Amino acid sequence: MTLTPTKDDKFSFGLWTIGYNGGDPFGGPTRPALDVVHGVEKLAELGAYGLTFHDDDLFAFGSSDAERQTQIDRLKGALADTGIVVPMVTTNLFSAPVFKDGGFTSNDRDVRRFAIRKVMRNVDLAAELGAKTYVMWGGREGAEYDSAKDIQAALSRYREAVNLLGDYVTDKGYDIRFAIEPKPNEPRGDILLPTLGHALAFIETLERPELVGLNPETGHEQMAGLNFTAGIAQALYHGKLFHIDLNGQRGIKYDQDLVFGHGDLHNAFSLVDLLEHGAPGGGQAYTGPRHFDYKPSRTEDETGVWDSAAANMRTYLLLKERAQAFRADPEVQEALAAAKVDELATPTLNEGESYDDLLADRSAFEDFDANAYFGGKGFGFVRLQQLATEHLLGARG
Ligand code: ASC
Ligand code: MN
Ligand code: MN
Ligand code: MN
Repeated sequence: MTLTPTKDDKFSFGLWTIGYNGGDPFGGPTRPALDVVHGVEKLAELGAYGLTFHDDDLFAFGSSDAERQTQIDRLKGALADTGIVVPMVTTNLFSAPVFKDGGFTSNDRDVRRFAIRKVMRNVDLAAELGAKTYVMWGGREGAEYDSAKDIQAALSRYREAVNLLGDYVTDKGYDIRFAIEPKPNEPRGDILLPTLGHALAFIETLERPELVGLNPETGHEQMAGLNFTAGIAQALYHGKLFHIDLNGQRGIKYDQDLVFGHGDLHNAFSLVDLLEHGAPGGGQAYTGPRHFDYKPSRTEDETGVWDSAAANMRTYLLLKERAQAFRADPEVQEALAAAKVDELATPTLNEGESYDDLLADRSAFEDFDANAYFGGKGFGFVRLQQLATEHLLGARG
């Protein structure tokens, strides 16, 4: 298998990722601004297939209509020249001072109306560029102080905004679905819809739940101490993995946005295995863009930016190759069988069996010797994990 990315791998990058200039809360930029045309050309050169952006990444907040259109036209020219596509677009409802208490859920009603209009305008642009997914990361939708935010009212306003946007794309006939991106905190002390589980529950309260899914980010779930692969599996189970933000994070701390794999590498391995192969029990795989939402560290110069962009894709492909070797290894297959991983896909009751039948089955309870059955016998999960580790380290085939 080749480790050179091609458009078939569907790797995409946020304009804000390669364009990150190194500014952080403690220091200013360490790199000059990136021009969008140069960014698209470099991504094409490196083998990516897609570019994503927030409105304000492409044209600064407050741009005149003419300035905005100039940037859109420059982007379109670069897309036409390179074949790069725009699979996803999103809105910046977090940088401008007006959004300091949120967009859809600001306590200030005028801000909420402005936020929805800002999204509608950019949804039109997304549709024009052929994007199929519209991400909603509500970074400022939250609070620092419990008495400052009526959380139930805020969720009602969130729902109102998403319902309205669902009506809008439906009435316009746009082929666009929304993907909510959860994050537990930062920049707010606490953010609404902090994990993918919270977001899944919220989606079911919407008027058009079928139009709304998830855009989970590796580091965001890991900031909450959660297992990203397990969360992605649940998102797939609900048919809600509309998009994904891949990156690296080392533990429960600030949002590091490291290169994919430069965090919990074991979890990155199991994630790529899941995305590429689906679950052993026949659960779905993921066919959408492999989107990187990382930040080239502020220690790097422009060469480091492109090296880090390439590193995301190469690490993904290396993990894909390792996951294929893991699945093909006869000893792994034997260990999976011994661990009964496949047996979990067998329904617990026989077809047509009722609880009366189960009650009548003496072998299930009265004659089941629970102590003898499991007295000395283990599942061998550790052996299986060690086999995964050895494949990950390149120590086996
Ligand atoms: C997004 C997204 C994030 C944030 C962040 C902005 O749209 O997916 O995680 O914005 O990258 O800095
Ligand atoms: Mn992040
Ligand atoms: Mn993200
Ligand atoms: Mn982010």
